[in-house]
Amino acid sequence: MGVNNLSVVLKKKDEIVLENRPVSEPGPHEVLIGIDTVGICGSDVHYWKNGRIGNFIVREPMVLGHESSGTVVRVGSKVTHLKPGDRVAIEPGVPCRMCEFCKSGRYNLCREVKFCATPPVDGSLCQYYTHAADFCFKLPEHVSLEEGALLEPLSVAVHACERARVTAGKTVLVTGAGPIGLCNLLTAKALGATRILVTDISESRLEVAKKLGASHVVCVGGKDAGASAEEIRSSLGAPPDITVECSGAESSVRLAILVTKSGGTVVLVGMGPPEITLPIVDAAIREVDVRGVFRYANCYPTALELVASGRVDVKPLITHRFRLEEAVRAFETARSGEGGAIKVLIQNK
Ligand code: NAD
Ligand code: 572
Ligand code: ZN
Repeated sequence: MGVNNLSVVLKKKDEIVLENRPVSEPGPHEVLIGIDTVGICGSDVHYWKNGRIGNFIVREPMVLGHESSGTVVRVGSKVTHLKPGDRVAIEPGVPCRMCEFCKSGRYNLCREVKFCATPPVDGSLCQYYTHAADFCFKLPEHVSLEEGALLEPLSVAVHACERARVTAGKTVLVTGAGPIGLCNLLTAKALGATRILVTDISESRLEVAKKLGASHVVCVGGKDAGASAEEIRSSLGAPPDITVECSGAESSVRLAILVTKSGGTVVLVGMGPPEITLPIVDAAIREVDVRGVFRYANCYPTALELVASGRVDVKPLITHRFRLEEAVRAFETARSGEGGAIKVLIQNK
């Protein structure tokens, strides 16, 4: 198909350009997808502004984007479950399929995973993208391609709520009301959590959390952990059974441990500084389980079911839409949060 594939390329820190790249032919087990919608994730913005996240360093130009959906254009010779014209959500991380983690179903822990827009792997913010067919999920007619792109952050939340064992009747604290915290709010609610308190340091983000169904919100800006914990307990009338930490802020991780009920669970979704000081003895003596969360495994089908069934509505997270040619403006919007930006989409039109 030649070099006819406009792509959003991070050349190096601070430099995003639009570049025509070749269209790659699908291998036997792959599909070629005409990309429709790509959500901008905080990690795309972080690579753009910092050139790295931890040990993942942008050393070569890299196509951005990992929250994508599109329409199948061509299928490899061995693909049977998809056909040209099918609309799909793309799960962006393809693992090795061989290691003990892959074989046991925890493929998110695979050391050899190729994850879109995690250096050195190119992402899917382009016009045509080739991907493993079994990591593409056909969307029912009534699920839009925008919703398909949002299945990526929703899958992070599905995995987090599974790790936290959120079930009917639980009281849940979600710390941080960015796209990930809000997806966790929606998922916890769909799983039957009855009381969900959301914290943030931004009043406007807490307004969104309220609109999306948080039963309580607490603005923690400028408060110490003791004061925030007391406000959370008195709002809920009891400590939360479960805390889903979605900010990465050290003070918030500390608060998560301190405020969670004895015998409860804290899951760490937010990624902040690699080393922080925590009240770990408090966690130990009150048997508060602290569990990690790394992306997701086998969560796309659940995320899709939640959306298709109407139990989760991700559409209110979408605040901005841009065309591929306006990618730099889209990234500026996502970075600054101007206009109350939550989820900024880039679309091929
Ligand atoms: P975001 O930056 O949009 O949201 C973070 C929110 O936390 C913001 O609204 C911010 O105001 C709020 N915040 C800051 N300090 C706070 C505090 N002390 N208490 C409460 N809230 C506070 O980011 P996002 O896209 O929603 O992602 C959230 C986090 O999840 C990021 O750290 C991201 O790297 C991480 N993440 C982790 C995984 C994983 O696999 N573990 C996957 C996706 C995202
Ligand atoms: O949607 C996947 C995703 N994962 C994020 C952040 C945003 N989006 N994570 C936080 C950063 N880590 S990482 O291990 N890394 C850069 C590979 O530090 C991955 C998970
Ligand atoms: Zn992401």
